[in-house]
Formats: sequence, C-alpha cells, structure tokens
Amino acid sequence: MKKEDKFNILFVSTTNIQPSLSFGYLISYFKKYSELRDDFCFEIFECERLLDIIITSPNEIVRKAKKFDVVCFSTITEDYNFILKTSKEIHDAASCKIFFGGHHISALPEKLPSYVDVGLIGEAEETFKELLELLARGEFKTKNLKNIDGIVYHNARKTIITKKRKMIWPLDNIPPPAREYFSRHHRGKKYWYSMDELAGKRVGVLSASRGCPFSCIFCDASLFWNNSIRWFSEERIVDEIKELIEKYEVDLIKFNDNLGIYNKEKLRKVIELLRKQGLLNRFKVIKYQLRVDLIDDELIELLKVFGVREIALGIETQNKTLLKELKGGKVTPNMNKKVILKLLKNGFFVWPEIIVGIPGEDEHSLRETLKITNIKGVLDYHISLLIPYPGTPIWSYAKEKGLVSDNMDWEELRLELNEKTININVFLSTMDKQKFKDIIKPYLSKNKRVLTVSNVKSRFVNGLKLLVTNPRTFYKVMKEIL
Ligand code: B12
Ligand code: SF4
Repeated sequence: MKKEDKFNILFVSTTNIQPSLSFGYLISYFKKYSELRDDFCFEIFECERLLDIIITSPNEIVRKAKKFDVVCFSTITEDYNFILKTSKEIHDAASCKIFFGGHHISALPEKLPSYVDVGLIGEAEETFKELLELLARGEFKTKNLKNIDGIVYHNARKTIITKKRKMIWPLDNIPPPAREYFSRHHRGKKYWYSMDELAGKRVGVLSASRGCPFSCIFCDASLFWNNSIRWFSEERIVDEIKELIEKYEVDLIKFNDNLGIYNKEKLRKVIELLRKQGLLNRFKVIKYQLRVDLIDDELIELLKVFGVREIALGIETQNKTLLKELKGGKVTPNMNKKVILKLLKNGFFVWPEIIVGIPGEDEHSLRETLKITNIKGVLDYHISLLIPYPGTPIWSYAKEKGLVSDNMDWEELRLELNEKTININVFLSTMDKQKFKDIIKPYLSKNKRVLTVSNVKSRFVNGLKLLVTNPRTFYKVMKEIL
C-alpha cells in the first residue's frame, strides 16, 4: 500500500498468469540487506491479458504511476512495444523515475530509451538495492550512477554501460521471494491447464536454481546467466516447499527453473528432507522442465517419488542435423521419441515442446517433427515458431540476414503460434511460407489451452470490461479471435 512519508516503488508485470518471482526476490533482498528498508513501500501491479493481448491500458498505469517514486518494468521482448509506450507516457505525465530490468534490456542495453532513467543488466538484486539507497539519500545523480555495477543510463551526451555485475554466491544469500506481495489471486490460484486429477487445485511457484549449463541457440539463458547454473541448497528448497504448503495451502508446485532439479544427488537429498519433515506426498509437481538427454531410469524413479506428474520436454525438432544445430549435445530424434514413450509408460503426463520454422527445415522434416504430437498418450503439446530473441545466437543470424533489427516492431517476435502470429512473425524458415502454413494449420487449433467453465467465465467478464473501458483494444482482441 502506498504511503505518503515513504519512497513508493511500483513494479509492473505484463503478465497475470503467475506471480513474478523476479519482483518478489528484488523486494525480499532489499528488505533483508538494506538499512533503509523501513523507508520504502512496494507494490506489484499485474496487467490483465485476454488471449495473449495486454488489455490493461497504458493510461491506467500512468494514473497509478503518478503516486509512485519509481516505476519498474521487466522487459519481455514480445511486450516491449507496450512497455515503451507506457513508460514514455509515464515520463511525460509523472515525475517518477523509470527502471527497466530483465531479459530484453540486458541483451540490448545500448538501446535504453532516452526517457528511461536506468536499465538494470542481468541479475539485479544487489544493483536494485544500491540504486534505491542512492535515491533515499538524495544522491541519485549521473555522477554517482557510474559507480553502480550492472547498469545502463544516459548522461548529457551518451549512453553509459557500467562494469558487469558479479552474480550472487552462494544463491541462498538471496532470501525467498516476498510472496506476501503477490496478488491474492495467485496465492490461491487454481490450476486449469492440465489433466483432470490436477484441475482446480492450488498452485505455488518456486525456483530451485538460476541459469542453465547448456547453450541452445534459440535461448538467451547462456548469455544472461553466464553459461552456468547455481542451485539453492536442499534445505532452502524444502523450506520454500514447506512455506507453500503450510502458509499458502498449495497442492501443486511449479518450478520456474529453466530445468527442474535434474541433479540426482540433489533431488535425492531434497526427497529425504521432505520425508523427514512429513512433507513428501503432500503436493504434486507440474510442468517440470527437462531436457531429453538428462533423463534416465534412476532420475525417473526419483521424479515419481518427488511427486512429479507433468513433464515439459524440450523436443524441438525431429531432424537430426537441425536438432544438433539447435541444442548441440547428444540428443537425437530417436532419443526424443524413446524418452517420451518411457515417461508415458511410467505414468507421467508429457508436454512435448516443439519448434518449427527453422532455417533448413523442409517439408519432410516438418512432418516428421509434427508426428510427435500423435504419439498415443500425448494429450497436449506446445508448438512455437523459432523466434530470434535478442541476446541469442539465432538473433545474430537473423540480424545478418536483415530479418530483425535493434529498432524493429517487437510484435513480430510473439512466441505463441496461432493463425495471426504466423502471418506477422519474423519467419526464419527457408520453406515456402504457404506450404509451411498448409502443413502447420491443422495443429494450430490444438495448440491451445483446455477451457474450463471458470476460465471461460473470467474471459467473458474481462471481455465485457474491455468493451466498456477500451473499445480499441476490444476490437484488436476480436480481430485476434475471428
Ligand atoms: C517462469 C517463466 C515464465 C512464467 C512466469 C513469467 C513471469 N513474469 O514471472 C510464464 C509461464 C507466465 C512465462 C511467460 C512468458 N515467457 Co517466460 N520465462 C519464465 C522463466 C523460465 C523463469 C522466470 C523467472 O522466474 N526467473 C527467475 C528470476 C529470478 O529471473 P529474472 O526473471 O530474469 O529476474 C531477475 C533479473 O532479470 C532482474 N529483473 C527482471 N525484471 C526486472 C525488472 C526490474 C525493474 C528490475 C530492477 C530487475 C528485473 O531481477 C531478477 C532478479 O535478479 C524465464 C527464463 C529464466 N530463467 O529467467 C522465461 C523467460 C523470461 N520467458 C520468456 C518468454 C519468451 C515468455 C513469453 C513471451 C512466452 C509466451 N508467449 O508464452 C511469456 C511472456 C509473459 C510475460 N509477459 O512475462 C523468455 C523471455 C525472452 C525475452 N527476451 O523476452 C525467457 C527469458 C525464456 C527464454 N530464455 O527464452 N514465463
Ligand atoms: S532451452 Fe533450456 S536447456 Fe537450452 S539453453 Fe535454454 S534453458 Fe538451457
């Protein structure tokens, strides 16, 4: 809640699908380590979305921003147009400072807009704390910003990028995210995107690690997290699970990590601690992200004991050469298929994650890849176009080809593949586009989430609200549907 005698910090999340752990960590770290903790108040505002379109108007955020000292945006590429428009309007109408953080600005810091005060590059807890402390001491001046590592800002003449910020170690130094700041909606959010046995249960979100040791060419993880993975301790992971179960009464846990706990020794210790504390079997794990080459019989047995029900499996493509180009390593199409079958046989719900539109993909390999969706027992899957996000090797490739640029329309990089985005998105494939569309079309209608009564109801209510408050966006959403 905003307070008159304090510094008020607003975080704007462009999604309301799940709470933003990032903001939770920034708050908890500041509250743990800053002596000025009592001088600050924080609030997280979540934009409403309908069918992947942000329906909150920039105006609403501008009105809110006027009451705050700092407004913070996490720069997701596909929402970047909205973030730029909103922050420009905030700059013109309010006197607050504007901070950008997260993946897009970390990949393209030199593009920090003139109306944004600071961009925080990479892991940002310590950077954020130092910036807020400057603010509270009345020292937020460009001459002082140069001493803060891991930021980009403007001085009178140019854009300055400071020294790279060291990553935090050990990771347990970062306290658990300040979940009390997440909306009530999220604390008791019901899961609807799943098998019947899990529908309607409460979900909590958790991170067990930061980073990823792999370097798939479509993913910015290696650049962003320095090609490494850091884990929270087993004790810390179990403490957070306990908090989710006992304080927030969740039945399901979703790990936000790039990859779920795949280190068998670590998972075994976590299970042991859970067992000792009577927490094992009190939750199920959903959407556990794994790579095919990490899965063996021993891990499968541990995953079962841990309570994992759903596994989101990076399949990408069923063309051997393209698979190697995309993710390197020893994954093969044959392994992809074998692992899916094995997981299904062991009773897991498997979500293959598929990438199409890869340069070099031909009609045959596209059809082979899509066959994965027909494996008996695969009830749902996710197909996306190969999207060149800034900071990835595939971005550099697309830039060389003149298909993307630092000043492009970021709407062209929407990950969700549907009848609209297929026409608008940057298309890296070397296949004839019409041929590609003809093959992919039958799969698009299935590339969607299961609708439940409560979900349809909330979409209907949001739709009506939108028609009254923002007819132009309502029209945009209708165009998306029809
Ligand atoms: C969980 C997750 C989701 C969840 C929750 C998202 C959320 N807002 O929390 C869901 C499923 C909703 C989701 C959706 C999408 N996601 Co996602 N997601 C992730 C994932 C796996 C983890 C996020 C997380 O919790 N990280 C842990 C925290 C600690 O790290 P962090 O988010 O980077 O935050 C740190 C810093 O970046 C910084 N920071 C971040 N923002 C800000 C803002 C300010 C002001 C400051 C000061 C600091 C700061 O501080 C944090 C602490 O150090 C990341 C990959 C990853 N590992 O980060 C992808 C990732 C963020 N997602 C990605 C994408 C593409 C999407 C979608 C567009 C996909 C889609 N269309 O369905 C949507 C966009 C939704 C949205 N508007 O946020 C990309 C973003 C790439 C890009 N350039 O934009 C990522 C990086 C995956 C990837 N490697 O490609 N996602
Ligand atoms: S796609 Fe997954 S495995 Fe590959 S680099 Fe990104 S996070 Fe790591």
